[in-house]
Amino acid sequence: MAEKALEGVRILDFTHVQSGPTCTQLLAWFGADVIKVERPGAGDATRQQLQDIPDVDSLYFTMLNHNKRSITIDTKNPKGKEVLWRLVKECDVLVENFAPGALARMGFSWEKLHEANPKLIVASVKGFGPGRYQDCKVYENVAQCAGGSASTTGWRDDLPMVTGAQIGDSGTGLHLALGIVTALYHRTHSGEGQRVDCAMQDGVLNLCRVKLRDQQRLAHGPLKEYSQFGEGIAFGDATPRAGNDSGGGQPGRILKCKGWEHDPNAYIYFITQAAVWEPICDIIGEPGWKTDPGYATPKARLPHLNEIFTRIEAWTMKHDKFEAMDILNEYDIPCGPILSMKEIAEDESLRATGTVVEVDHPTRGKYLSVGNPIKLSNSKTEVTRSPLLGEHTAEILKDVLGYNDNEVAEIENSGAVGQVSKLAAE
Ligand code: CAO
Repeated sequence: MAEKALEGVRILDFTHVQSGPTCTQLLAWFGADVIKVERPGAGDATRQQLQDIPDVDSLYFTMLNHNKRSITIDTKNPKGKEVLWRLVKECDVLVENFAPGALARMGFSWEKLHEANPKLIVASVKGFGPGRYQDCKVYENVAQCAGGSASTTGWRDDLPMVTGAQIGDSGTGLHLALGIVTALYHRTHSGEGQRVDCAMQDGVLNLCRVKLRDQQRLAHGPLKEYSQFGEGIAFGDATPRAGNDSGGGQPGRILKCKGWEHDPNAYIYFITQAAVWEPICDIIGEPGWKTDPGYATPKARLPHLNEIFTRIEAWTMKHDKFEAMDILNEYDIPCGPILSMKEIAEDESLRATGTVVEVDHPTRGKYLSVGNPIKLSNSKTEVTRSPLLGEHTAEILKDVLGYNDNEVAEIENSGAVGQVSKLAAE
């Protein structure tokens, strides 16, 4: 196996919950040595959140912390601080997503870190960038609401809606990971570390770019691809919620398939791409729409989208979603089945590519996880289980920092690293 892409990069991982851990997990998958620092006795709060098995690290934690090592250090204990400063000097990147100001309150301000190790890259996730909310603590849905996602998701006449995709946390983790590798690349010729800051609001807004596009288009008339236009409902002064309308130039909707009455996922996403309009007309039994001036061009179709999709749905309802896929794919009609998590978990292709992986864990047993969705041909990802709390404390003290057995015992007795878990010590 070739060397991993980030082999030799050492990350001091001060992250917790979801946004930061997704970032450092990606770096670990690419081969970085990720040393996760956790509070003695407690660790990352997610270890104990949403637990499905008593006293076993939750899936929330295990699925976000693969391929990392865990060291417990009390960052407020003087000996703990001494160990941390040694680690700061040994690492290439420090990643954190504490509440605003917490890292500096611990004594690790950017200025001090930069002075101690000028090559260190310091990467942070916060809820907001500088401005009126800069001091706020933020979780996923707050970022979705403040980043423009909630106001543009859901149905026009209903509440703003959050989405199941964790665009605030995992989305920002992805942005941060790109910032870190960019800074690492820059360091190869500048020789200097720098700060990488990602605000969750900004990350969500970046993913809602098309909605800010529509906001500006509104000044020049109604958004004709929105169902609202076909329904004759006037637009207000802000991008509206658009249900399941496609956000692009090719109109699309979610349509019922056979079995929808009892299966909540018997639906297909159907896109009326202009290039395949003629086969669509033939398949749904409306060959006249190929030449009828009211339907023949994309522009002419815009006021009739509801009628068109109702007609297409009359066809999709005669087929289950997989049958419909088979028929439509023969004509290159872009469509997709609504897959349940159960179907995804059982999908053989996703297993074959390592996007869905089975992992073994000493206290939990086997569980499924999402592997690395980014595939590098010369740096294949092998997903290994998340660490137990403090599992690698002694190993890191000795191998990374060069402490001898007596010094490790002294650090342990000082209370700086807490008790290592019984299983971890075995
Ligand atoms: N040893 C000793 N103390 C430690 C420690 C350790 N190893 N690790 C953390 N702490 C302390 C911190 O120093 C902080 O103490 P002070 O408040 O006295 O400075 C304290 O633990 C709590 O840290 P926190 O404020 O970050 O944690 P919280 O649970 O109160 O808030 C969160 C969690 C996520 C809301 C907040 O960290 C945050 O806003 N982060 C930035 C945005 C973010 O990433 N949100 C996404 C989270 S996933 O949905």
